[in-house]
Amino acid sequence: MTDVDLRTSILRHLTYSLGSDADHATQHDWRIALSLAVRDRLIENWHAASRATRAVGAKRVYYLSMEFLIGRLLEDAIVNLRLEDEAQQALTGLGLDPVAVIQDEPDAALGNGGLGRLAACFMESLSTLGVPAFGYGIRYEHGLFRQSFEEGRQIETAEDWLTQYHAWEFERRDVRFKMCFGGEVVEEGGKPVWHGQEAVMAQAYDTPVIGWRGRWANTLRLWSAQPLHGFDLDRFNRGEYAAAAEPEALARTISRVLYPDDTTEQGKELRLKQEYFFTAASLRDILRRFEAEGGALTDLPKRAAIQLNDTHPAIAGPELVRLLHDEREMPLDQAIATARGCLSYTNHTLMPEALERWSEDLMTSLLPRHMQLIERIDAAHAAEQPSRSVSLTGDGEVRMGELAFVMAHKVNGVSALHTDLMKKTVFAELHRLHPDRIVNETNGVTPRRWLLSANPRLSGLITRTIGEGWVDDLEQLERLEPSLTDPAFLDAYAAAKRANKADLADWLAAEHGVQVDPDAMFDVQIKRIHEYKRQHLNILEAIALWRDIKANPQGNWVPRVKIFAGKAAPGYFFAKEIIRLINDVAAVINSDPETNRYLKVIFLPNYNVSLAERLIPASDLSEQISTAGKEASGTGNMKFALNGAPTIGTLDGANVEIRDRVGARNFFLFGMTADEVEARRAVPEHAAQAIAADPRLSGALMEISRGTFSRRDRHRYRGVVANLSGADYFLVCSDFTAYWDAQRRADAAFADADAWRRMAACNTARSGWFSSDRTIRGYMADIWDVVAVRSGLDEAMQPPGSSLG
Ligand code: F58
Repeated sequence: MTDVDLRTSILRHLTYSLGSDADHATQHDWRIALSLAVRDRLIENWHAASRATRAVGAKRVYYLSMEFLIGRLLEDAIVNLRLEDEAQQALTGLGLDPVAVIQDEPDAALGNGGLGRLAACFMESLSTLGVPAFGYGIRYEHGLFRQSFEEGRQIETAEDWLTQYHAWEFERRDVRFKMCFGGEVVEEGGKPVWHGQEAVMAQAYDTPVIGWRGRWANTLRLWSAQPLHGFDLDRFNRGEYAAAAEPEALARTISRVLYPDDTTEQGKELRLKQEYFFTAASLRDILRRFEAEGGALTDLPKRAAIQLNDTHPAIAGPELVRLLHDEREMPLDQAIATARGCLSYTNHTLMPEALERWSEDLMTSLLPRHMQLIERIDAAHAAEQPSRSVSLTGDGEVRMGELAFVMAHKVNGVSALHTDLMKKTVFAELHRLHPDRIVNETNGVTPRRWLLSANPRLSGLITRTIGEGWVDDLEQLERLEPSLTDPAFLDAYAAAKRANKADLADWLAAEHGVQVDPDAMFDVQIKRIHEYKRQHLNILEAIALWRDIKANPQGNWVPRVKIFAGKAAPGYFFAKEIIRLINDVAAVINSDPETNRYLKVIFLPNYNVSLAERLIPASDLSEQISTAGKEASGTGNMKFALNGAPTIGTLDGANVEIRDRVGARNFFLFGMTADEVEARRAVPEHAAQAIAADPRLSGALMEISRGTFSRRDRHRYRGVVANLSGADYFLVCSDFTAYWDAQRRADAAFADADAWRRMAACNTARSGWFSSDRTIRGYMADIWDVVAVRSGLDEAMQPPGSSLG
C-alpha cells in the first residue's frame, strides 16, 4: 500500500469504495475516502502486531471499560502514521481544505468524561509502547447526549455519530456470543446449571488503535447487542408488524445509549444488563483466545491481565469464576484464585453516592447464578478474616467496590492523594486485611493527541529546540529547561500561544458571535458540571470582579475572558442551575459597556474532545478548583500544564503532583486541604461566617438574590443562594476569599508578560511525567506483569512481502 500515493488512493476509494466521483463528492465523501486511504496504511501493521503477539505467546492486557471517549480518529491516525504533509498535499492538490475535511468527522463520544478519556489515552499508549492489548467496551448507537442552550438552560438531544458511515470499524461476523439473563439455577447431575430466560447476541466490532509512528496497533473491540433470531416472519404474515420487530428492538436496547449519569445507577436494570453484557462477552472472547492458543487453565493469569476500569465491569469476578468452575469444572477455590490472578481494579472516585451498589433482588432476578457465586466468594473471603468485618453484601445490596477489591490481585487509585485517601476511607478495612493490594498509578495523557496534534505551533517549537524524541519520551521536555532563560525561545513560545489565542478568538467570533481580545487572559474551566468541581465558585468570583470593576472603571484591570464548557447529567438539577446561572451572568456582564473591555464570560455548548483540543492550546489559566479530597485525579489539569497554562487550583487529585513538578512559583495555589475541609465542615454556620467576613462574596450573592441576572424572574436562583449560604457542603464560601486572592496573584503575574511566559514555558518543560506512557509502564510493572513485544516491529514497518508480511 505504501507505494501507492495518498492522492491516488483517495481517488480510488472515492470511486470504488464509495461509488462517488470527484465532480459530485461531498465533504463527507472526501473525508471517508481519505479515512479509507489512511486506514489502508495501518492494516498490515495491525495484523503484524497480532501475529508477533501469537508468535511469542505474549501475555495480553485486556482493558474492560464501559466508556472509551476517543473523539476523532482520522487526525490521530494521520499524525501517528506521520502522514501530515502527505495528507495536506493530497487534499490541497484535490482542491480541498484539509482542516475542513478533518473537522467533518463527528466525535466518537462513547464516554462521559475523565474516566472514558483515560481509557482512550491508555489504548493509544499501549499501542505506542508495543504492548499487546485489547480494549473491550460497548458500541453505543448513541454516545453522550448533545448539549445546546435555550434561554441559558441546558437542552439534551440524542447524539447520532453512527448514522454516518464509520470508516474505522470492522464488523466481525465470526465473533459473536450468546448472552443470557434471568431464568433459574437448577441442579443437574449434582451441579448447579444456569438456564437463562432471555438471550441476546453480542456482536464484535473492531477498531484498530495505532501507536506512534504506526509501529504497533491494538484492537478496540466493542460489542453491539443484536437479536438472537432474525425477524419473525410468521407474526409479520399474520399482520402483527410491530410485534414482529419487537424482539429485535428489545435486544438492541442494550447497546442503544450511553448512560449520562454522574451518580449511582441504582435501580436501573438496563444499566446492569449493559454491564454484564459487555463484561461477559469480553471474558468469553478472552477464554476462547486462550483456549485456541492452548495451555492449562490455571495458567490463565500468565496470559491475560484483565483491568476493570471502575466497578462497571466488576461482575467479571463472579462471571470468570462461573466460566472456570461451572463450565470448565475447576474447583471453586482454584477458580477464585485463578480469576483473581487475572483481575485488577481501578477506582476513580471516593464519593459514596458514586460507588456502585446493586440490589440483591435485581441481581438475583437478572443473574441468579452470579448472586450465588457472590455469596460463595464472600464466604471464602470471610473465612480468611477472623474479624469478618468486611462483607460484599449488606442492607439488601451487593457492594460492587468491595466485590471488585476482593476479586482483584491489585487495586489502584489514580493519583497519590486519592490512593492515600482510598486507604484511609472507603477501603480502610480491606486495606488492613490486604496491605499489599492497593497501589497508586497516577493518571497521564497521551502527548500525541494533547500536544503534538492539538498544538502544532508549540510542538513544532519544541521539536526545533530539542528534537522530536519527546513525542514518545515526554520526560525529554526537561531538556527545554536551559531555554527557559533564552529570550528568543521565550519569544517564540509566547508567539505560539498568541497565535493559538488569535485562532480561538476568530473561531469564537465566527461560530458564536462573541468578540474577545486575544491579549486578554484566557481563563478556562472545562469539565463535567458538578458541585464538587465548583464552577459556581468561579462564577461568583466573576460577579465580584465585575462589581469591583464597576466601582472603579478607571482601575488598572487585567483583561480576562472566562471560558466555561461542560455538560451536566440530565437529572442533576443543581448542576443545570449552575449552567443557567453562568449563562445569565454572561449575558449581563458581556453587554455592560462599562466593564466588557475587562471582563467577558462565555459558556460554550456541547463540550467534547474536539472542543478541548481547540481550547487547551489557547488557554492562559487552568481552573482546577475542586473541593480538596473530591477530585480523584483530573486529567484536564495535565493537558493544560503541558500546553503552557499554569493552574489556579486546590491541593486535590493530581494537582498536588503537578505543583510538585512545575514548582510552587508556577502554580496559583489556594484553599483548604482535604484535612481542613473535614474540620471546616464541622464548624457550625461555616458558610454564614465566610459570607459575613468577605464583602465581595456577600455582594456577589446579593447580586444573584436581587435578580440582577434574572430580571424577569428575580427568585430564579433562590435555591442556589440558599444552598451556598446554608449547608454549602462543597465549601464554596469558605474557600472564596482564598480563591479571590489567588486570582489577583494570577492577574499580577499575567501583567508582567516576561514573567508569565517563563511561568507558562516552565509548565510545559516540567510536565513530561504526566504522559500516559509513564502511567502504562507503571501498570505493566506493578499490576499486569506484562512486557512490550517490540521485536519484529521494525520488520512489520516494511512493505508487504517482508519477513512478517
Ligand atoms: C473521573 N471519573 C474522576 N467518572 O472524576 C477524575 O478525577 C479522574 O481523573 C478520571 O475519572 C480518570 O481517572 C469519571 O470520569 C465518570 O465519568 C463515571 C461514569 C459512569 C457513571 C459515574 C461517573
